[in-house]
Amino acid sequence: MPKALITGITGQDGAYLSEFLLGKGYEVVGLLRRSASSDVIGERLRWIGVIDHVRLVDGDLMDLSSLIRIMASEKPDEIYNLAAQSFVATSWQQPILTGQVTGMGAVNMLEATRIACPQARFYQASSSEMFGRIQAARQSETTPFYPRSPYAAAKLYAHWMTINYRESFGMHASSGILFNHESPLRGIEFVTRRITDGVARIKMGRATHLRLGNMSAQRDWGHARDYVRAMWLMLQQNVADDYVIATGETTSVKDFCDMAFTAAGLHAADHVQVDQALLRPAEVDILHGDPTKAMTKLGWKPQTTLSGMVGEMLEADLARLASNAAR
Ligand code: NDP
Ligand code: GDR
Repeated sequence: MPKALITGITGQDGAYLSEFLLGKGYEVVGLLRRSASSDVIGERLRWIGVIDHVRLVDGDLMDLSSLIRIMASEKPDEIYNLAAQSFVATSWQQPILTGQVTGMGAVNMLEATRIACPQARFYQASSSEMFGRIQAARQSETTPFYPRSPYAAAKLYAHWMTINYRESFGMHASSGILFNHESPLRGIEFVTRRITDGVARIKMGRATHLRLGNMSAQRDWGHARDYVRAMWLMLQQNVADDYVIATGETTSVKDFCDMAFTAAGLHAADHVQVDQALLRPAEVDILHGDPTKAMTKLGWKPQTTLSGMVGEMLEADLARLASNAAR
């Protein structure tokens, strides 16, 4: 039975990747950082139904010795480094922590792998945010980067270090340059979930308005379930490489919002307020991915439509609210 180690297992992608790998017959081990709220920390793993099928081990991306110890004792075949301070807006408030966890944390993982299990295949969660102020209308693996936030700069460092370890030490280390991907398990602070949760609250009479920031930003939004499959496919290749994972469609926040309100039988114009406090110091105006390489070399293709995903997220938020389980 192959063994996978996932950092960031308690996050959105960690839950979907666990479900996917368990379905493939993997033993799944997850890195869990210590928390005083351990009763709620596995909420996503519980929601998706895998909490009793994964094994959680104590460690932190900031603590190299814990990572080396885990690598040495677990000897995983595949390592998925998903852990990060992943919220772009917070990265201006906590640039140093973001650099440490999102940037240096990845290097800690690469080092622990090199020291304790160098044969393992390594996946780094890179990001379309690295394209930032875009240098080409459609972004592919060859598009130059222009990071626009402390988060993006930290991810770019981790991205180049992954390539560096591949080229310097011959490690099977791949980077997935993933564009935004969402799901009912998306953190409530990200715009898509903020919208579907807000729409559900308005629909159920618990709120009247939804405050949002920049409505004209455009993103290439896919479903997390499709994107974790791409991560796995990358590690099944004989040669490690970097891949853009995207749908190839771009949509504005305003249009996403309209879709969600319409799906609930409501009108966005009656409920949405723009809040200047939610604008960012520097914005990534538009992202539009070109996933040709992943489609050709990995045989990967997204299976979920945007409207299907909006409907799924809205249904899940309505159900959460109905059961009073909403945060
Ligand atoms: P989440 O924010 O949902 O999850 C982040 C995970 O990282 C959580 O499990 C969190 O643990 C963990 N973590 C944070 N700090 C540490 C630390 N010091 N030590 C150990 N674990 C830590 O992110 P997503 O699932 O959405 O994304 C997964 C990865 O992919 C991230 O690296 C993100 O930056 C990247 N990415 C995401 C995209 C997206 O659209 N979702 C697109 C491109 C890249 P805890 O639960 O304890 O907080
Ligand atoms: P992003 O996702 O920054 O692209 O990073 P987010 O959903 O936070 O923002 C997307 C766009 O929506 C605009 N926006 C708002 N954003 C939030 N969060 N809240 C609002 O109320 C709001 N109103 C408008 C933002 O300004 C932005 O333009 C995500 C994360 O998952 C990263 O970890 C990942 O690397 C990238 O996607 C790809």
